Amino acid sequence: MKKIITYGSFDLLHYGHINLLRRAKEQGDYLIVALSTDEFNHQYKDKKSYFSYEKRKQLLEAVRYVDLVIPENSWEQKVSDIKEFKVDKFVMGNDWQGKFDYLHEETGVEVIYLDRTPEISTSQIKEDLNKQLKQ
Ligand code: C2G
Repeated sequence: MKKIITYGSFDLLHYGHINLLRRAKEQGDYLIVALSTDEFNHQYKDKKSYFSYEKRKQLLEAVRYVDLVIPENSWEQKVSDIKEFKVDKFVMGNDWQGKFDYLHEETGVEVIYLDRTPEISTSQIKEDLNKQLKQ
């Protein structure tokens, strides 16, 4: 069984995230999503999610491509996650191009960057909604 892992906040889940999850799952048979906790978002990504971790987890678990959701509490956990779950492929959107190549050296995992879906992002959604509210 080919196991894939990917990481993210997945706040205000949108079709860009779904495109990523679908293509990540196409890389194998079992997709693990390491979901940024609220604390991790706040402390290390300077992000405040609209939805709490529990709500974002609930949404992801309803996505047909996702097999398991685990918490992402730190930048450093990727190596131990990959070893613990015997992951074959590490997949991220290409806004992270090159940032995680070290994982191949450290664990042998295949590192794959997939094109982001253009024109949609969580911050874009928030911006558009703010504009609409001001009209
Ligand atoms: N994504 C995408 N297309 C978009 C928006 C996002 O392909 N239009 C991808 C991102 O490239 C990422 C995943 O969807 O692979 C999740 O996006 P975010 O929640 O924004 O992830 P991020 O905050 O970058 O967290 O340790 C890694 C971090 O947790 C990644």
